[in-house]
Amino acid sequence: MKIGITCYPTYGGSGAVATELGIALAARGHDVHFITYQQPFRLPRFLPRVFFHEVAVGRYPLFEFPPYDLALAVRMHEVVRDHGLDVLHCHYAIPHATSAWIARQMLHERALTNAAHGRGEWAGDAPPSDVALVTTLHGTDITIVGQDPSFWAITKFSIEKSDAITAVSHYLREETIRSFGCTTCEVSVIPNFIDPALYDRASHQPVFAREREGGRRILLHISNFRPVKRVRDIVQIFAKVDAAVPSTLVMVGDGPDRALAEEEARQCGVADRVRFYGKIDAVAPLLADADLFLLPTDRESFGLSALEALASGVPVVGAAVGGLVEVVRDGVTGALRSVGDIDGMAAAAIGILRDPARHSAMAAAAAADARARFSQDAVVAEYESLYERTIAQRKARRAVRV
Ligand code: GMT
Repeated sequence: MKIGITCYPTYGGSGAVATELGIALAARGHDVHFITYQQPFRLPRFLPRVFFHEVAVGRYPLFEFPPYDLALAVRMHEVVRDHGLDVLHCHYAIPHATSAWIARQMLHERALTNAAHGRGEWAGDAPPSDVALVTTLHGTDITIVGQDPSFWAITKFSIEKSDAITAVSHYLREETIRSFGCTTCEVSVIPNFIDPALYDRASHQPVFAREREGGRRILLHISNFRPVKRVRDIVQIFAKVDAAVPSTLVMVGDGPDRALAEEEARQCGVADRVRFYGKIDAVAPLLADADLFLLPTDRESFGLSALEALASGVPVVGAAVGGLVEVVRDGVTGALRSVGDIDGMAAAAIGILRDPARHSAMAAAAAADARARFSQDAVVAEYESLYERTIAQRKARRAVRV
């Protein structure tokens, strides 16, 4: 198949999932075309069968808000037309699914105009007069952004115009149906996934020798430091854990609330035990040398970073919210408490760290469970068969109309 993928290329779970999916699809023999405004952060510079098409947004003094969604639609239309794509897969509904729908309308108009003038529209063998649209909902496109009155109607429209919709958890599927009342659309659940070989703890060298000095344990958090991540809670939980079990908190990523986390570390008197390493693309070696992962988030449709931690044999302590409860098995692969229950999460973390046998059992269960339920091969095969079904259904429907 020839597959176009659009995602947010910046540091975040949806871009990571979209990129890993594209790389895995190319390894299975498909041509994969990324259409984004910059190289996705997890995409290597060169891979066979992987292409990158940058979306350039024209600037003009009149534009206080340059219309990225239109520039994206134009680029999608060009790439589908020039490379004969079979499917456009949009990650995060806004504005990607809307732009994809516009791009497809442009293809249809072009085909009609050419037919009216008796011209073949395409010199190659496969006239690209149509393309299947698949949209993957990742989280805040449904739970926050899509619910904003200025975006609700276009989000609903774009979801309903997609040929196939996937959500990364059952929680997100239910939220989508509840919030948008999509009675005509089916939402399939296809979860985030991990490459078991990449997150094999034994295959990485220790990286936190300095942070472990004096027998300290390593607590890790990775995110884009947005308000939903509750970075103050992370630091407060850490401060309580550190008082009972000497530890270092490693904070990976960056974003609007980083300064809040730094301030909280100063206020809690733990600033010298909290390390901010900024955005690191390859997190597997860091996870492989961690003891616990913290995710006391406000909402989470899945929690890719938690899954990557589990796969690396790192128990997760976090909030019992959204799709995170589908990923972390409370009491087996980690501990989940109510949002804001800092004492509860700290107590759970201390309990795990103080009991080496329990920690080892949880670590082993975490690595095994992540592999059993979220391995790359099985999940990528689900996307592949979804594309095949969707393309076939679309062709059949259009053939009936002709
Ligand atoms: O929806 C978002 O907040 C953005 C997105 C991202 O790009 O990081 O995160 C979401 O998508 C991830 C990949 O599917 C999920 O693992 C995250 O749980 C989800 N974030 C939230 O729901 C807050």
